[in-house]
Amino acid sequence: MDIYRKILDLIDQHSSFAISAHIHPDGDSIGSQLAVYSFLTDLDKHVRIFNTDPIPPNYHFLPFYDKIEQPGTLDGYSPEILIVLDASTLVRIGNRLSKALVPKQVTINIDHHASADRFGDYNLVEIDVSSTCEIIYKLIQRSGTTIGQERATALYTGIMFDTGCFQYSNSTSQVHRIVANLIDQGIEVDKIYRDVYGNYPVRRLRLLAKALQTLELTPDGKIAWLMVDQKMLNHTNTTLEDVDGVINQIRSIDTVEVAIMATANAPGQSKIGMRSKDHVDVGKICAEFGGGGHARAAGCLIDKSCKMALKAVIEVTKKYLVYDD
Ligand SMILES: [Mn+2]
Repeated sequence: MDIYRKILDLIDQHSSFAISAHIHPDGDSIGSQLAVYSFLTDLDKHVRIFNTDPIPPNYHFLPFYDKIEQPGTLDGYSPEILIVLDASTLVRIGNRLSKALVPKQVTINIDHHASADRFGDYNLVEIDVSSTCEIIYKLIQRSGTTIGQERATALYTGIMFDTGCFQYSNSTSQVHRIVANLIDQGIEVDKIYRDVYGNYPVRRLRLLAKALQTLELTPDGKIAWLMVDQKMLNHTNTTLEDVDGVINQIRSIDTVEVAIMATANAPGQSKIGMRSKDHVDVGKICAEFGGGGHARAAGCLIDKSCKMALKAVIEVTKKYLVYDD
C-alpha cells in the first residue's frame, strides 16, 4: 500500500487529531496546517492545531487561522493521531510541544525537506516537490474530496511562499498545473499576494534602512551579509517577524552568490538566514552549525553575537564557494 493511501486510511479509522508544524511559522507551514485542518473537520474529525509561535498578522486573512493554539492551552490533550507538517525533525515544532504533544496511536510526518529524519511512525516525505502544501494538495486530491476555495487559498499561499512567488527552480510545471487547479477553485491571487507581501507596517522599512547600513561584501562581491541587532529592533520597535524576506534583498545584488543575514534572537544568540543563487548548498553550511534547510535557503541558530556568528559562518561559506571564473 502506498503512503498516501495508508495516511487516508489512518484518517478514516481515527477520530481525534492534533496538527503541528515548525517554529517561526511561514506560509507553507501555516497553509498546510490550515488545509489539513479544514480537510479533517469536513470529515467530522476532532482537530486541534498547536504551534509554538503565534501566526504573523500578514497570515490572518487565511480561513481558520484563529484555530491555531499555542502550547499554553495544550492542557494534557492527547489525540489519537499527531500530524507534523513541514518539519524535518520533531524538535522543530519546539521543545515544549515536541515533549508534551504525544499521540495515543501514531505520529504522521509530512514534509519536503532534504534533511527530513523521518521521525514519524508514518512518513510522507518527498524532497522533489515545492512545498508541504503541494503534498497536501495531492493527498486531498487522492481522497476524492474537492479542494474548495478555503483549502485552495491556504494551499496557494504555501506554494507561493515556498517557491518565492514562483521564481525558484522548484516552480515546476507540476506546480503550475496544481496552481491552475487552485485558481479554478475561485481564489483571489492578487489579494493573497498583497495580504502576505504588500501589507507591511512602516516600522519594517525603518528597520530595513538601519540594517542596510551594515551591508558588507567580500572583495570579490560573492558573499554579502548584514545584521539586525537588538538595538536596531528596539529603536524601530520591531521584532524578528519584521525582518522576514529582507535577506532576498541581499541576494538580489548582481555579484552575490551567497547572502547571509544575522538577527539577534535571544541574549547571546543569533539567528542566521542564508540564501544562494546557483552553486553553494547553504543547507549543508547551516547543518555544520546544527541548523538545516534547502540548498538555496537555510538557517541556523548560533550562540554568539551577530558579529561573531557572521564571522564564523562567512569563514565556512568561503570553503564552499565555487570560484568558476
Ligand atoms: Mn516548506
